[in-house]
Amino acid sequence: MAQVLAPGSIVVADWHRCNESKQYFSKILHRKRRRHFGLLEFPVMPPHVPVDTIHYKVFISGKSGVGKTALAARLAGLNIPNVHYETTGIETTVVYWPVKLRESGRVLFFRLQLWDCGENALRRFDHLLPSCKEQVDAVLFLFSFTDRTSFDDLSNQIAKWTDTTEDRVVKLVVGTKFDLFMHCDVAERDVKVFQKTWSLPVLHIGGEVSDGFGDVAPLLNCLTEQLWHQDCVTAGSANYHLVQETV
Ligand SMILES: Nc1nc2c(ncn2[C@@H]2O[C@H](COP(=O)(O)OP(=O)(O)O)[C@@H](O)[C@H]2O)c(=O)[nH]1
Ligand SMILES: [Mg+2]
Repeated sequence: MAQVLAPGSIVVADWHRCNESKQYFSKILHRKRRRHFGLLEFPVMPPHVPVDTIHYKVFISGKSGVGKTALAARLAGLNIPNVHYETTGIETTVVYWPVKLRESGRVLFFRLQLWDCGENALRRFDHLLPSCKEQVDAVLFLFSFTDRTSFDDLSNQIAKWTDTTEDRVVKLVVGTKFDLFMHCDVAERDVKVFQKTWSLPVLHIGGEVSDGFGDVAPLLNCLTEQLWHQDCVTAGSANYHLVQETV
């Protein structure tokens, strides 16, 4: 089972608050708000600041109404829809997130393509899940703090992603609607027990979308950290196999 990395062990935590990060974060802003990136758009740095961009596909999993579409919007800095309507098919959203690696001091742009698919559509059309799963790098398993059944169903959700071919997929659990604490249906100690049992990072999110990066930075840093770690593990084992073959 995957180990849980301590936050900030690979990427600099709270880097968005440092002065030196401003030139990178300004590229994902437009008039002080998050810039919306279409499929072919990307942040452009001046020529003397070369930055590599690495691409990942991230699937958002969870039952209807749990907050998948709202999470995708929040991570991209867009307004959250107030009224719930079931997402009719697959919607993708592109999020860029600059990260500084602790050890080397290297800066990278992560390009996260978020895949959000309505649960009813997934059930009705068999071809949707395979295309969501194809070459996926990470899955965010959502539960809502206001809906106990969504929390109890997490193990079923995760079990669907644990066959051998999906070993290398990064898995994160996200509790939504954390702001609605008056209606909270999931106790903190249950979340802790879950985290210990599954050895998966569990994050929470909720409330109004803020202008800054504060509400999304913990999640995006955790996700990018896990993705980078997974890549290093994969590259390490690939090198290991190469050495084995040439001996
Ligand atoms: N208060 C609050 N409402 C949320 C949050 N996330 C989602 N919602 C609301 O919950 C409803 C369902 O969210 P949506 O993202 O459409 O669910 P989906 O079916 O999983 O895509 C919408 O009315 C959202 O406004 C949150 O973090 N806090
Ligand atoms: Mg939706």
